Amino acid sequence: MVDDQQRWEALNARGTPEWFRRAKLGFFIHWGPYSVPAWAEPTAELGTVESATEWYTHNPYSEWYYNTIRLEGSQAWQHQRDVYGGRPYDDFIDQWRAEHFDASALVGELAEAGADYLVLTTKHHDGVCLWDAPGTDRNTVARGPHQDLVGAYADACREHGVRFGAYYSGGLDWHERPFPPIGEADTWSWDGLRPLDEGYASYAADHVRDLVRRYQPDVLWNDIEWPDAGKNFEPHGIGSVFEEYYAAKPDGVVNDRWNVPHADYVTSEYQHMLDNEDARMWENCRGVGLSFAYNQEEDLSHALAGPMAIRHLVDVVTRGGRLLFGVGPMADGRLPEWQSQVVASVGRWVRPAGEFLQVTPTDRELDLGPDVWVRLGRAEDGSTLAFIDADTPVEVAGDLLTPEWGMLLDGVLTLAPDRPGAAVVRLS
Ligand code: FUL
Repeated sequence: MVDDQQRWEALNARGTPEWFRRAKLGFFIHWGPYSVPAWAEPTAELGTVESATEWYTHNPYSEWYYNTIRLEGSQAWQHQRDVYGGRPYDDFIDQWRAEHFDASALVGELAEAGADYLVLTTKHHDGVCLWDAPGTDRNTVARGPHQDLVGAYADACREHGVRFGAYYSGGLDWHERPFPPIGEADTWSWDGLRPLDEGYASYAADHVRDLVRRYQPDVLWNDIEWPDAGKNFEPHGIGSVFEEYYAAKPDGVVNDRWNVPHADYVTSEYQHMLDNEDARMWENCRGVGLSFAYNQEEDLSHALAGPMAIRHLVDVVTRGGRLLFGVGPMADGRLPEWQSQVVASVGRWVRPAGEFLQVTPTDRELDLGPDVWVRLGRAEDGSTLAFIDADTPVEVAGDLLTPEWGMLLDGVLTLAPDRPGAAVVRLS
Protein backbone atom coordinates (compact mmCIF):
# COMPACT_ATOMS: atom_id res chain seq x y z
CA MET A 1 0.00 0.00 0.00
CA VAL A 2 1.31 3.42 -0.93
CA ASP A 3 0.67 5.79 1.94
CA ASP A 4 -0.04 9.52 1.77
CA GLN A 5 3.49 10.50 2.58
CA GLN A 6 4.83 8.46 -0.32
CA ARG A 7 2.27 10.02 -2.62
CA TRP A 8 3.36 13.52 -1.59
CA GLU A 9 6.99 12.47 -2.09
CA ALA A 10 6.17 11.24 -5.58
CA LEU A 11 4.56 14.59 -6.41
CA ASN A 12 7.57 16.43 -5.01
CA ALA A 13 9.97 14.37 -7.11
CA ARG A 14 8.79 16.12 -10.30
CA GLY A 15 11.22 18.58 -11.84
CA THR A 16 10.11 22.05 -12.90
CA PRO A 17 8.81 21.94 -16.48
CA GLU A 18 11.15 23.69 -18.88
CA TRP A 19 8.52 26.14 -20.16
CA PHE A 20 7.89 27.45 -16.67
CA ARG A 21 11.58 27.70 -15.83
CA ARG A 22 12.04 29.89 -18.94
CA ALA A 23 8.83 31.91 -18.50
CA LYS A 24 9.60 35.40 -17.21
CA LEU A 25 6.40 37.36 -17.79
CA GLY A 26 2.81 36.40 -17.19
CA PHE A 27 -0.34 38.50 -17.03
CA PHE A 28 -2.86 38.02 -14.25
CA ILE A 29 -6.50 38.73 -15.12
CA HIS A 30 -8.97 39.51 -12.36
CA TRP A 31 -12.44 39.72 -13.79
CA GLY A 32 -15.73 39.21 -12.00
CA PRO A 33 -18.95 40.93 -10.83
CA TYR A 34 -16.68 43.22 -8.78
CA SER A 35 -15.63 44.72 -12.15
CA VAL A 36 -19.12 46.29 -12.33
CA PRO A 37 -18.82 48.66 -9.32
CA ALA A 38 -15.03 48.61 -9.90
CA TRP A 39 -14.40 50.62 -6.81
CA ALA A 40 -11.74 50.78 -4.10
CA GLU A 41 -9.66 53.41 -2.34
CA PRO A 42 -6.24 53.49 -4.05
CA THR A 43 -4.36 53.54 -0.76
CA ALA A 44 -1.11 51.57 -0.71
CA GLU A 45 0.80 48.49 -1.83
CA LEU A 46 0.35 45.23 0.04
CA GLY A 47 3.24 44.82 2.46
CA THR A 48 3.46 48.53 3.30
CA VAL A 49 0.51 48.75 5.73
CA GLU A 50 1.07 47.34 9.20
CA SER A 51 -2.42 47.10 10.64
CA ALA A 52 -4.76 44.50 9.13
CA THR A 53 -7.84 46.54 10.06
CA GLU A 54 -6.40 49.59 8.34
CA TRP A 55 -5.65 47.54 5.22
CA TYR A 56 -9.05 45.85 4.97
CA THR A 57 -11.11 48.95 5.82
CA HIS A 58 -9.38 50.91 3.05
CA ASN A 59 -8.65 47.87 0.89
CA PRO A 60 -7.15 48.98 -2.44
CA TYR A 61 -8.11 45.63 -4.04
CA SER A 62 -11.39 46.26 -5.86
CA GLU A 63 -11.93 42.48 -6.13
CA TRP A 64 -12.48 42.61 -2.35
CA TYR A 65 -15.47 44.95 -2.73
CA TYR A 66 -17.93 42.33 -1.37
CA ASN A 67 -15.93 42.28 1.86
CA THR A 68 -15.16 45.97 2.13
CA ILE A 69 -18.81 47.07 1.78
CA ARG A 70 -19.62 44.94 4.81
CA LEU A 71 -17.20 46.87 7.00
CA GLU A 72 -19.62 49.40 8.42
CA GLY A 73 -18.45 52.98 8.14
CA SER A 74 -15.81 52.22 5.49
CA GLN A 75 -15.78 54.40 2.40
CA ALA A 76 -16.75 51.40 0.27
CA TRP A 77 -19.74 50.75 2.57
CA GLN A 78 -20.74 54.41 2.04
CA HIS A 79 -20.13 54.18 -1.72
CA GLN A 80 -22.40 51.13 -1.99
CA ARG A 81 -25.17 53.05 -0.19
CA ASP A 82 -24.74 56.26 -2.16
CA VAL A 83 -24.39 54.79 -5.64
CA TYR A 84 -26.33 51.52 -5.41
CA GLY A 85 -28.75 52.21 -2.58
CA GLY A 86 -27.08 49.48 -0.52
CA ARG A 87 -28.41 46.75 -2.85
CA PRO A 88 -27.08 43.19 -2.51
CA TYR A 89 -23.75 42.35 -4.09
CA ASP A 90 -25.29 39.62 -6.24
CA ASP A 91 -27.10 42.24 -8.35
CA PHE A 92 -23.70 42.86 -9.94
CA ILE A 93 -23.69 39.33 -11.37
CA ASP A 94 -26.73 40.16 -13.51
CA GLN A 95 -25.51 43.66 -14.36
CA TRP A 96 -22.27 42.23 -15.72
CA ARG A 97 -22.73 41.95 -19.50
CA ALA A 98 -19.23 41.56 -20.99
CA GLU A 99 -20.73 43.16 -24.10
CA HIS A 100 -17.41 44.04 -25.78
CA PHE A 101 -15.53 40.95 -24.65
CA ASP A 102 -13.23 39.64 -27.37
CA ALA A 103 -10.90 37.08 -25.81
CA SER A 104 -8.76 36.74 -28.91
CA ALA A 105 -8.20 40.51 -29.18
CA LEU A 106 -7.35 40.87 -25.50
CA VAL A 107 -5.04 37.86 -25.32
CA GLY A 108 -3.48 39.04 -28.60
CA GLU A 109 -2.69 42.37 -26.95
CA LEU A 110 -0.99 40.59 -24.04
CA ALA A 111 0.85 38.18 -26.35
CA GLU A 112 2.18 41.18 -28.30
CA ALA A 113 3.61 42.51 -25.04
CA GLY A 114 5.60 39.29 -24.62
CA ALA A 115 3.34 37.25 -22.32
CA ASP A 116 4.61 33.74 -21.73
CA TYR A 117 1.51 32.86 -19.73
CA LEU A 118 -1.76 34.21 -18.44
CA VAL A 119 -3.67 33.40 -15.28
CA LEU A 120 -7.42 34.08 -15.10
CA THR A 121 -9.61 34.23 -11.99
CA THR A 122 -12.01 31.33 -12.57
CA LYS A 123 -13.54 31.95 -9.12
CA HIS A 124 -12.47 34.72 -6.75
CA HIS A 125 -13.43 35.10 -3.09
CA ASP A 126 -16.98 36.16 -4.00
CA GLY A 127 -17.56 32.58 -5.19
CA VAL A 128 -18.84 33.48 -8.68
CA CYS A 129 -17.58 30.99 -11.28
CA LEU A 130 -16.56 32.13 -14.77
CA TRP A 131 -17.70 28.81 -16.26
CA ASP A 132 -20.71 26.56 -15.63
CA ALA A 133 -19.07 24.95 -12.65
CA PRO A 134 -20.70 21.94 -11.01
CA GLY A 135 -22.88 22.54 -7.97
CA THR A 136 -23.69 26.25 -8.37
CA ASP A 137 -25.77 28.50 -10.59
CA ARG A 138 -23.82 31.56 -9.50
CA ASN A 139 -21.84 31.38 -12.71
CA THR A 140 -21.39 33.40 -15.88
CA VAL A 141 -23.11 30.86 -18.13
CA ALA A 142 -26.36 30.92 -16.15
CA ARG A 143 -26.25 34.64 -15.36
CA GLY A 144 -24.76 37.98 -16.37
CA PRO A 145 -22.50 37.52 -19.40
CA HIS A 146 -24.16 34.14 -20.27
CA GLN A 147 -20.83 32.87 -21.53
CA ASP A 148 -18.16 30.36 -20.67
CA LEU A 149 -15.48 32.97 -20.01
CA VAL A 150 -12.87 30.45 -18.89
CA GLY A 151 -13.27 28.51 -22.14
CA ALA A 152 -13.03 31.69 -24.20
CA TYR A 153 -9.76 32.69 -22.52
CA ALA A 154 -8.31 29.17 -22.68
CA ASP A 155 -9.02 28.96 -26.44
CA ALA A 156 -7.62 32.43 -27.08
CA CYS A 157 -4.42 31.57 -25.19
CA ARG A 158 -3.91 28.48 -27.33
CA GLU A 159 -4.58 30.51 -30.46
CA HIS A 160 -1.88 33.02 -29.50
CA GLY A 161 0.68 30.55 -28.12
CA VAL A 162 0.34 31.77 -24.54
CA ARG A 163 0.19 29.25 -21.67
CA PHE A 164 -3.14 29.30 -19.82
CA GLY A 165 -3.43 29.30 -16.02
CA ALA A 166 -6.48 29.04 -13.78
CA TYR A 167 -6.64 31.04 -10.54
CA TYR A 168 -9.10 29.50 -8.07
CA SER A 169 -9.95 30.81 -4.61
CA GLY A 170 -10.07 27.55 -2.68
CA GLY A 171 -9.59 29.25 0.67
CA LEU A 172 -12.36 31.82 0.66
CA ASP A 173 -15.83 31.58 -0.80
CA TRP A 174 -17.96 34.28 0.72
CA HIS A 175 -21.15 32.87 -0.74
CA GLU A 176 -20.85 29.12 -0.20
CA ARG A 177 -19.64 29.80 3.33
CA PRO A 178 -21.17 33.09 4.53
CA PHE A 179 -18.64 35.15 6.36
CA PRO A 180 -18.07 37.73 9.01
CA PRO A 181 -16.26 40.53 7.16
CA ILE A 182 -12.50 40.23 7.29
CA GLY A 183 -10.89 43.25 8.94
CA GLU A 184 -13.13 43.63 11.97
CA ALA A 185 -10.45 41.97 14.06
CA ASP A 186 -6.94 43.33 13.60
CA THR A 187 -5.36 40.13 12.36
CA TRP A 188 -3.79 38.93 9.12
CA SER A 189 -4.64 35.35 9.98
CA TRP A 190 -7.48 33.59 8.15
CA ASP A 191 -8.15 31.27 11.03
CA GLY A 192 -11.82 31.23 11.91
CA LEU A 193 -12.68 32.98 8.64
CA ARG A 194 -11.95 30.37 6.01
CA PRO A 195 -14.06 27.24 5.58
CA LEU A 196 -12.43 23.99 6.70
CA ASP A 197 -15.24 21.46 6.33
CA GLU A 198 -15.52 18.43 4.13
CA GLY A 199 -18.63 19.62 2.29
CA TYR A 200 -16.89 22.72 1.04
CA ALA A 201 -13.63 20.83 0.41
CA SER A 202 -15.41 18.45 -1.94
CA TYR A 203 -17.31 21.31 -3.64
CA ALA A 204 -13.99 23.07 -4.35
CA ALA A 205 -12.18 19.87 -5.41
CA ASP A 206 -14.97 19.14 -7.91
CA HIS A 207 -14.42 22.60 -9.35
CA VAL A 208 -10.69 22.18 -9.79
CA ARG A 209 -11.19 18.71 -11.29
CA ASP A 210 -13.70 20.17 -13.71
CA LEU A 211 -11.28 22.94 -14.70
CA VAL A 212 -8.58 20.32 -15.33
CA ARG A 213 -10.82 18.09 -17.42
CA ARG A 214 -12.33 20.83 -19.51
CA TYR A 215 -9.50 23.30 -20.01
CA GLN A 216 -6.22 21.49 -19.17
CA PRO A 217 -4.68 24.60 -17.56
CA ASP A 218 -0.89 24.93 -17.66
CA VAL A 219 -0.97 26.49 -14.17
CA LEU A 220 -3.26 25.81 -11.21
CA TRP A 221 -3.05 28.92 -9.03
CA ASN A 222 -4.89 28.45 -5.75
CA ASP A 223 -5.40 31.25 -3.23
CA ILE A 224 -5.73 31.51 0.59
CA GLU A 225 -5.05 27.85 1.47
CA TRP A 226 -7.06 24.75 0.73
CA PRO A 227 -9.88 23.75 3.10
CA ASP A 228 -8.32 21.57 5.81
CA ALA A 229 -10.69 18.63 5.31
CA GLY A 230 -9.33 18.30 1.76
CA LYS A 231 -5.59 18.61 2.37
CA ASN A 232 -5.05 14.89 1.81
CA PHE A 233 -5.64 12.29 -0.90
CA GLU A 234 -9.05 10.82 -0.19
CA PRO A 235 -11.97 11.13 -0.61
CA HIS A 236 -11.93 14.73 -1.88
CA GLY A 237 -8.31 15.45 -1.26
CA ILE A 238 -6.42 17.92 -3.38
CA GLY A 239 -3.50 15.45 -3.52
CA SER A 240 -5.51 13.13 -5.75
CA VAL A 241 -6.63 16.10 -7.87
CA PHE A 242 -2.92 16.91 -8.38
CA GLU A 243 -2.23 13.31 -9.43
CA GLU A 244 -5.03 13.46 -11.95
CA TYR A 245 -3.83 16.86 -13.12
CA TYR A 246 -0.23 15.80 -13.80
CA ALA A 247 -1.41 12.64 -15.55
CA ALA A 248 -3.48 14.79 -17.91
CA LYS A 249 -0.96 17.62 -18.12
CA PRO A 250 2.59 16.39 -17.45
CA ASP A 251 4.09 19.88 -17.86
CA GLY A 252 1.53 21.61 -15.65
CA VAL A 253 2.53 23.51 -12.50
CA VAL A 254 0.77 24.35 -9.25
CA ASN A 255 1.57 27.26 -6.95
CA ASP A 256 2.13 27.16 -3.17
CA ARG A 257 -1.07 28.69 -1.81
CA TRP A 258 -2.75 25.37 -0.99
CA ASN A 259 -0.59 24.99 2.08
CA VAL A 260 -0.09 21.27 1.48
CA PRO A 261 3.20 19.33 1.21
CA HIS A 262 3.52 19.90 -2.55
CA ALA A 263 4.03 22.99 -4.74
CA ASP A 264 5.96 23.54 -7.97
CA TYR A 265 6.75 27.12 -7.04
CA VAL A 266 6.20 29.78 -4.40
CA THR A 267 4.57 33.19 -4.70
CA SER A 268 5.06 36.70 -3.39
CA GLU A 269 2.65 39.61 -3.78
CA TYR A 270 3.53 43.31 -4.18
CA GLN A 271 5.98 44.05 -1.37
CA HIS A 272 4.97 41.03 0.62
CA MET A 273 8.17 39.21 -0.32
CA LEU A 274 9.65 35.78 0.32
CA ASP A 275 12.46 35.11 2.79
CA ASN A 276 13.94 32.25 0.82
CA GLU A 277 13.88 33.47 -2.76
CA ASP A 278 17.10 31.66 -3.59
CA ALA A 279 15.90 28.23 -2.61
CA ARG A 280 12.80 27.85 -4.77
CA MET A 281 11.19 28.59 -8.11
CA TRP A 282 9.15 31.71 -7.51
CA GLU A 283 6.80 34.29 -8.96
CA ASN A 284 5.93 37.82 -7.83
CA CYS A 285 2.45 39.07 -8.59
CA ARG A 286 1.11 42.58 -8.46
CA GLY A 287 -1.42 44.69 -10.35
CA VAL A 288 -0.34 47.43 -12.76
CA GLY A 289 -1.80 49.80 -10.16
CA LEU A 290 -2.72 49.15 -6.53
CA SER A 291 -5.55 46.73 -7.32
CA PHE A 292 -5.65 43.46 -9.26
CA ALA A 293 -9.15 44.04 -10.61
CA TYR A 294 -10.24 47.19 -12.46
CA ASN A 295 -10.74 50.16 -10.12
CA GLN A 296 -12.42 53.27 -11.54
CA GLU A 297 -10.60 55.38 -8.97
CA GLU A 298 -7.26 54.55 -10.55
CA ASP A 299 -5.50 55.95 -13.59
CA LEU A 300 -2.00 56.03 -15.04
CA SER A 301 -0.78 58.01 -12.03
CA HIS A 302 -1.28 54.90 -9.84
CA ALA A 303 0.39 52.55 -12.28
CA LEU A 304 3.82 51.08 -12.48
CA ALA A 305 4.16 52.38 -16.01
CA GLY A 306 6.76 52.43 -18.77
CA PRO A 307 10.37 52.19 -17.54
CA MET A 308 9.23 51.57 -13.93
CA ALA A 309 7.36 48.43 -15.01
CA ILE A 310 10.48 47.26 -16.83
CA ARG A 311 12.59 47.91 -13.75
CA HIS A 312 10.28 45.76 -11.67
CA LEU A 313 10.30 42.98 -14.27
CA VAL A 314 14.11 43.03 -14.52
CA ASP A 315 14.49 43.25 -10.76
CA VAL A 316 12.33 40.15 -10.24
CA VAL A 317 13.92 38.18 -13.08
CA THR A 318 17.52 38.91 -12.08
CA ARG A 319 16.66 37.68 -8.59
CA GLY A 320 15.53 34.40 -10.13
CA GLY A 321 11.77 34.98 -10.29
CA ARG A 322 9.09 35.68 -12.85
CA LEU A 323 6.53 38.47 -12.86
CA LEU A 324 2.79 37.85 -12.98
CA PHE A 325 1.56 41.35 -13.82
CA GLY A 326 -2.10 42.04 -13.05
CA VAL A 327 -4.49 43.73 -15.44
CA GLY A 328 -8.19 44.20 -14.75
CA PRO A 329 -10.66 44.33 -17.64
CA MET A 330 -13.71 46.55 -17.28
CA ALA A 331 -17.13 44.89 -16.95
CA ASP A 332 -17.57 45.16 -20.74
CA GLY A 333 -14.50 43.00 -21.31
CA ARG A 334 -12.01 45.60 -22.57
CA LEU A 335 -8.95 46.86 -20.77
CA PRO A 336 -9.13 50.48 -19.66
CA GLU A 337 -7.05 52.68 -21.92
CA TRP A 338 -4.42 53.45 -19.28
CA GLN A 339 -3.81 49.75 -18.65
CA SER A 340 -3.46 49.11 -22.37
CA GLN A 341 -0.84 51.85 -22.43
CA VAL A 342 1.13 50.08 -19.69
CA VAL A 343 0.86 46.76 -21.52
CA ALA A 344 2.03 48.36 -24.77
CA SER A 345 4.96 50.02 -23.02
CA VAL A 346 6.04 46.67 -21.57
CA GLY A 347 5.91 45.22 -25.08
CA ARG A 348 8.12 47.99 -26.49
CA TRP A 349 10.89 46.72 -24.21
CA VAL A 350 10.18 42.99 -24.07
CA ARG A 351 9.81 42.41 -27.81
CA PRO A 352 13.41 43.33 -28.63
CA ALA A 353 14.99 42.59 -25.22
CA GLY A 354 12.95 39.69 -23.79
CA GLU A 355 15.57 37.15 -24.88
CA PHE A 356 18.05 38.77 -22.47
CA LEU A 357 15.80 37.86 -19.55
CA GLN A 358 17.08 34.26 -19.71
CA VAL A 359 19.40 34.96 -16.78
CA THR A 360 20.01 33.61 -13.31
CA PRO A 361 21.21 35.49 -10.23
CA THR A 362 24.93 36.27 -10.05
CA ASP A 363 27.29 37.23 -7.24
CA ARG A 364 29.11 39.68 -9.44
CA GLU A 365 28.64 43.30 -8.40
CA LEU A 366 28.88 46.57 -10.29
CA ASP A 367 28.70 49.97 -8.65
CA LEU A 368 27.93 52.71 -11.15
CA GLY A 369 27.10 55.40 -8.61
CA PRO A 370 23.92 56.45 -6.82
CA ASP A 371 22.12 57.85 -9.87
CA VAL A 372 22.35 54.75 -11.99
CA TRP A 373 19.81 51.94 -11.80
CA VAL A 374 21.54 48.64 -12.49
CA ARG A 375 20.80 44.93 -12.12
CA LEU A 376 23.06 42.03 -13.11
CA GLY A 377 22.23 38.55 -14.33
CA ARG A 378 24.22 35.53 -15.48
CA ALA A 379 23.34 34.61 -19.07
CA GLU A 380 23.11 31.01 -20.28
CA ASP A 381 26.54 31.29 -21.98
CA GLY A 382 28.12 32.26 -18.63
CA SER A 383 28.59 35.95 -19.45
CA THR A 384 27.20 38.70 -17.21
CA LEU A 385 24.47 40.98 -18.48
CA ALA A 386 23.91 44.40 -16.94
CA PHE A 387 20.50 46.07 -17.22
CA ILE A 388 21.19 49.78 -16.91
CA ASP A 389 18.88 52.78 -16.72
CA ALA A 390 20.38 56.26 -16.31
CA ASP A 391 19.73 59.77 -17.53
CA THR A 392 23.39 60.76 -17.61
CA PRO A 393 26.35 59.05 -19.36
CA VAL A 394 27.70 56.01 -17.51
CA GLU A 395 31.20 54.54 -17.59
CA VAL A 396 30.97 50.82 -18.21
CA ALA A 397 33.09 48.27 -20.10
CA GLY A 398 31.21 45.88 -22.38
CA ASP A 399 28.99 45.57 -25.47
CA LEU A 400 25.63 47.24 -25.78
CA LEU A 401 23.13 44.53 -26.78
CA THR A 402 20.25 46.98 -27.34
CA PRO A 403 21.91 49.50 -29.67
CA GLU A 404 18.58 51.05 -30.65
CA TRP A 405 18.31 52.62 -27.17
CA GLY A 406 21.70 54.29 -26.86
CA MET A 407 25.40 54.24 -27.62
CA LEU A 408 28.40 52.68 -25.92
CA LEU A 409 31.56 54.34 -27.18
CA ASP A 410 35.01 54.29 -25.55
CA GLY A 411 33.56 52.86 -22.36
CA VAL A 412 30.83 55.49 -22.03
CA LEU A 413 27.18 54.49 -22.26
CA THR A 414 24.72 57.21 -23.27
CA LEU A 415 21.07 56.21 -23.33
CA ALA A 416 18.45 57.58 -25.73
CA PRO A 417 15.86 59.74 -23.95
CA ASP A 418 12.96 57.81 -25.48
CA ARG A 419 14.24 54.34 -24.49
CA PRO A 420 11.44 52.10 -23.18
CA GLY A 421 13.49 51.05 -20.14
CA ALA A 422 16.86 49.65 -19.16
CA ALA A 423 19.54 49.07 -21.80
CA VAL A 424 21.31 45.71 -21.82
CA VAL A 425 25.12 45.53 -21.75
CA ARG A 426 27.21 42.35 -21.88
CA LEU A 427 30.02 43.15 -19.45
CA SER A 428 33.64 42.52 -20.42
C1 FUL B 1 -4.72 37.66 -2.90
C2 FUL B 1 -6.18 37.93 -3.08
O1 FUL B 1 -6.82 38.16 -1.87
C3 FUL B 1 -6.22 39.12 -4.00
O2 FUL B 1 -7.49 39.62 -4.20
C4 FUL B 1 -5.58 38.72 -5.31
O3 FUL B 1 -6.38 37.76 -5.94
C5 FUL B 1 -4.18 38.18 -5.09
C6 FUL B 1 -3.53 37.64 -6.32
O4 FUL B 1 -4.20 37.17 -4.12
O5 FUL B 1 -4.37 36.87 -1.91
